[in-house]
Amino acid sequence: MKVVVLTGAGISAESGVPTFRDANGLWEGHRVEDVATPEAFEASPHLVHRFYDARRAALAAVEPNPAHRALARLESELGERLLVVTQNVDDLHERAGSHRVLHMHGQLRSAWCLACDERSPWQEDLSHGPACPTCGASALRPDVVWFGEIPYGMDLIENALGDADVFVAIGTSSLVYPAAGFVRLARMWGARTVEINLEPSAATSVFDEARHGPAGELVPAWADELLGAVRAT
Ligand code: BV8
Repeated sequence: MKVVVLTGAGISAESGVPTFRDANGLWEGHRVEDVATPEAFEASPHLVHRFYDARRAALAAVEPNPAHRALARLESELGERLLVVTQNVDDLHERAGSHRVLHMHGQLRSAWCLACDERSPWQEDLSHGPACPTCGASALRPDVVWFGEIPYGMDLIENALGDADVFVAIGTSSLVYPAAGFVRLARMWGARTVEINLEPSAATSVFDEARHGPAGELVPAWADELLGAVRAT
């Protein structure tokens, strides 16, 4: 039984990380889609750094919730048969104990040097133009995938979707591509598809099954059921 889990902002909502739909998708009055772009970084790097510095700093005040921990438990049983693909740039999956996590949209706690192309673990602000730990240049940008940029790990993700017996999407509105298209690929390649979300999403009708409610309650129950099925085979 091979399982691919796609997570979105909704899995971290109960930990206190605002979703993109919260605040009507606005940050300080800016549409997120307008701040999270290479064009915005070109035009006003300080504004964009402030956006990511604020979210990076906020990570210190949040903890994983039962949904993150249930996926870590699942990994401890399924091992290589489970892959978590997350759209989230927070590190709550890893802090819950998950190792097989692919951040397709990057991570807040990583900085990318535009001078030497190296990526470095990063905890602090970037707006003051700190030096790259590798080359010393002051050319660091947040290591996140902005709108119009190619997501990370697409080949690995498509291979995993091709092998999956089960595909589950947790806490995503299914509005941002290519992630929102994964359910169709998984179905096309024969996987059973399940949506776990607080409310119906833009792709609910595409899934074989939809469970609507808080991830903190539904994901542990779903994980226990899946482990029961795995142990029975
Ligand atoms: C690309 C990182 C080419 C930065 C992000 C096709 C059609 C239309 C448009 C496009 C298309 N293809 C490409 C586009 C353009 C664009 C796009 O999709 N635009 C949208 C706005 C229409 N896509 C791109 O630009 C992508 N790049 O396409 O390159 C390419 C493609 C394929 C292969 C090669 C090349 C790059 C997109 C990545 C942008 N970066 N994040 C940052 O974080 O600042 S996207 C960002 O927004 C997140 O990572 C995430 O992906 C998205 C937000 O969505 P969700 O995570 O789902 O969050 P949301 O708030 O929307 O929903 C939360 C859900 O949780 C809700 O449904 C809610 O009900 C639920 N919920 C709330 N609480 C709970 C809960 N559920 C359970 N329990 C709870 N307690």
